[in-house]
Amino acid sequence: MQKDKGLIDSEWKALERHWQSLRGIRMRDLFARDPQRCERYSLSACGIDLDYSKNLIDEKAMRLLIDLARAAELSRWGDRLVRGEKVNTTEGRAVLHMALRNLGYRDYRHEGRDVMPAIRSVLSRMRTFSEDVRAGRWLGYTGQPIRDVVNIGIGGSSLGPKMVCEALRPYQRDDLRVHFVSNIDGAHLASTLQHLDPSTTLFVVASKTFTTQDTLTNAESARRWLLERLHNEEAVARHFVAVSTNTQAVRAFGIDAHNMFEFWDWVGGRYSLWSSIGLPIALAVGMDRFEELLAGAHDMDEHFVEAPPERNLPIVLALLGIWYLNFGGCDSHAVVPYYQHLEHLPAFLQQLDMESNGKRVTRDGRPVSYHTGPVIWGAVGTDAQHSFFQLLHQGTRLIPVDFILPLCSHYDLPGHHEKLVANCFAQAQALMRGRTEAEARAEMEAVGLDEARIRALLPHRAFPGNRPSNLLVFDRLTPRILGSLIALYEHKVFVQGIVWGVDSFDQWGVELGKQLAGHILQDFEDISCSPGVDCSTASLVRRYHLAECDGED
Ligand code: G6Q
Repeated sequence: MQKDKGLIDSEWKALERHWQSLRGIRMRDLFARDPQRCERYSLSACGIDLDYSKNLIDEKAMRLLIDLARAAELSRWGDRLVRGEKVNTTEGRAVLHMALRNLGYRDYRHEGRDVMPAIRSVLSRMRTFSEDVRAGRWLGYTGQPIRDVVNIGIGGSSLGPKMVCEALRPYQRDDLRVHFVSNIDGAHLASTLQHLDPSTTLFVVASKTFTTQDTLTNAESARRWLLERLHNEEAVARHFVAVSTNTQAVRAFGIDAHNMFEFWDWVGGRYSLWSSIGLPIALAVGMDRFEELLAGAHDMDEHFVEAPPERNLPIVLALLGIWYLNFGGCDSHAVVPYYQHLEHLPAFLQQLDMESNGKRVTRDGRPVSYHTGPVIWGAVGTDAQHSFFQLLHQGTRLIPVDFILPLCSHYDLPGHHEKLVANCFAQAQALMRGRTEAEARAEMEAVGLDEARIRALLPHRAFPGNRPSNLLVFDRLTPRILGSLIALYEHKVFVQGIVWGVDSFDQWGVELGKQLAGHILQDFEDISCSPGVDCSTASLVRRYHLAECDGED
């Protein structure tokens, strides 16, 4: 029954009709009519509370959405995932990131083999190494302890650990700083190394394939920087470790296999922070806390696998996203964490979601006739309130928002946190309520504006509200809660991919970019481009050759 669209027509059509039938509803009225609405549309799991009452939904909408998920055979696909089947069909790979945080000892197998012994062995090596570095037992070439760790990696080999390290900043020590260099733009590496001392710096070269141009270029420059200062090849072994699935390429780069932390091709890049790609996290906050992060993700895995769809956080979030994207015509989705240390979360989720579900054909290669992955974007509150929130409140597009808020702060500056929380709640409320003409008029009358001015201003100052949002709250952003939060979004993306019938685990678009950059680089050798190159690219290559880069600023 997985048809043409990858979806079941009757469920789809019922949802289209239902969206139309709800077009006139106003959330204000729904709240006024139903004092239980918040309770009815709230869920809790793994220490995270989701209030999704401020959405353009009723019970029928949720029921129809769940029917859609069932019709897309969500539970069968979930089983296939857990059983280690090759659900990444275009790459012929299993998708077993849940095994990496499998503290409950579920049975995870790859091609019939238990994957847990290898996972535990790498975790144990990560523990030994990170404890040695943190305790000052791992010494640099000149005999000094490590003070700065530089992770060199990009995409999935950077965004996850970078986001987590920043999110867990309150758990970090001042005497061991972790930096992330991803961009091939020399500005990134040069400005990072500018203030570092090679004798106390450790580089973690993180690349699943160990072939990524950006990472290898940065790693080679980092090695040159080190050797120009420490003057001995032997220093490399004390200052470089690698995280990869490609032992041969790591060796060819000059990093000893003893200094390599392995992971496996059944871990997708954007799902890899739970593997040895998380080494910078272990270095930053310690292995115990890294394992708490894994435990939190495992909590959410268990919830996802066990809870019925209507009580299942990832499924409910996924279905709400589908509701707005496919039936409400909303093509973007904003993520606004009210926590400064979650500043990299929107970028992480952007990759997770847009790389996973930015697909135009179904698993069996047929073009889809509906939209898939939304544009994910966002920034931290309260900053975001003073930039793009105007468009959320009064722009012409309907953009659902996820607000993410810790209720307790790690910092005790008087007055700050309660104002942060009040702002977050107020924004969600304002998006939902808007301001009626009567309210706007009353405000203007109260400050003594005359009737002509009131009439002129009314269309600007009154606005309909009815803009949806989810509120995700928890007590404090601990490693465990963060693990659950990330896994929540991973499963949300999985559920949406299943409903849309796409392969959420490949990324051929990314691969094409990698390939073409290599070709263009070859064209730089010669002013006349390879035959068949379009005239725009050829002209840009010529312009590049003519650029005057040697002059003064
Ligand atoms: C993630 C993608 C992509 C990848 C980077 C880095 O799912 O595949 O973002 O992580 O291109 O690749 P390497 O880790 O192989 O260097």
